[in-house]
Amino acid sequence: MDKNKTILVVGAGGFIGGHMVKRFIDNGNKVIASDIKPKEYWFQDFEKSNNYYATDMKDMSNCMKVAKGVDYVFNMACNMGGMGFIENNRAECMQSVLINTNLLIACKEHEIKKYFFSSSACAYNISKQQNTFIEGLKEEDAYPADPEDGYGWEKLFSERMCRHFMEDYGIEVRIARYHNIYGPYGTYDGGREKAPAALCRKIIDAKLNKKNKIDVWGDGEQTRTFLYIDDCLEGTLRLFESDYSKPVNIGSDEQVSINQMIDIIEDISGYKNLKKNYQLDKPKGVRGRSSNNDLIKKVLNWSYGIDLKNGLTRTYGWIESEMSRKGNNINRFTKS
Ligand code: GDC
Repeated sequence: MDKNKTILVVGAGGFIGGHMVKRFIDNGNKVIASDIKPKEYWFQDFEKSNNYYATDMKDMSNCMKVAKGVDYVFNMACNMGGMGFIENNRAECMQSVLINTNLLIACKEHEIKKYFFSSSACAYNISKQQNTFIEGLKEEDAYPADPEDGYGWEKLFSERMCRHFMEDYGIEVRIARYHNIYGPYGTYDGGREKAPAALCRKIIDAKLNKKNKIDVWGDGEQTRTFLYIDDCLEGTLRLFESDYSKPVNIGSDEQVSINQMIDIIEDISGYKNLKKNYQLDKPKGVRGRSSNNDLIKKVLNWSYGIDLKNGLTRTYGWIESEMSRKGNNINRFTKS
């Protein structure tokens, strides 16, 4: 990334956005950081960033104000979480369409030339994700459209809006479909956490409190591919610098069941053979999801580097230290 560029990161108080801001600051960029959350609840602190906005980008006038004078926009903002959140908050999730719409209009008005949109694997047609182990989803598998209800529809529609702003107004767009990104400074409690962080937390809690059982949503046979945050950032920045403007998967190809991931986390913890209380009435999402990474290898000549065991080891260590720092105090708005 050219360090002379001024970059607006929207969703800077969240997980991926927070890591992205840090990367840009370390690179020497001037960063404008914006999030709907008050600054004290942002997941990371950026003492060297000189421009913070705790503001709602669903409001057009805020987008116009915050985007003024920037070179690039990274839209990492949406109201989201793991299955526990998105299955139960579909209307909330869909309203993130306003953030993307307003930001694209602001880019057009301010003549900003380049825009990144963080889409999701939830944009894929659900009929292609009905079995436990599936072939990796290729980018074209998003159509015919039948994505995850609520959240997935918002992502697919917003991808499409990016495409038309590029075609009609010449704004360069880059679009990543993220496949379950995890790592330090992510949510691990409170209801929005995704499976890797939730299961690390449950196993740490069992170990600390000498429990012999953890709750698992579903039967544990459902599968996913998970990608560590550092690989997500690297893939995103390479995609942004490339000349490829259609949606691209950013994920791993290490497809595991939830039970297999639990085994890996138990190994990391050294606290093994926990009984599993399978909760079949909890949100489960699709039966199997996996990322096909042929396109990213082809257009970027790049592939992820951190395997699941390594990424989970780092994530587990961070969650464990957070839980001991907070005295095992569960609070989703506790500053990380
Ligand atoms: O929440 P998630 O990581 O989202 O769940 C993966 C699977 O793990 C689900 O089948 C869920 O039922 C199971 N699971 C088992 N126990 C638990 O304690 C637990 N907590 C959670 N959260 N899940 C558990 C996600 C979206 C994201 C994002 C990515 C993109 O869907 O929620 O917002 O867009 O996908 O890939 P997941 O993978 O279904």
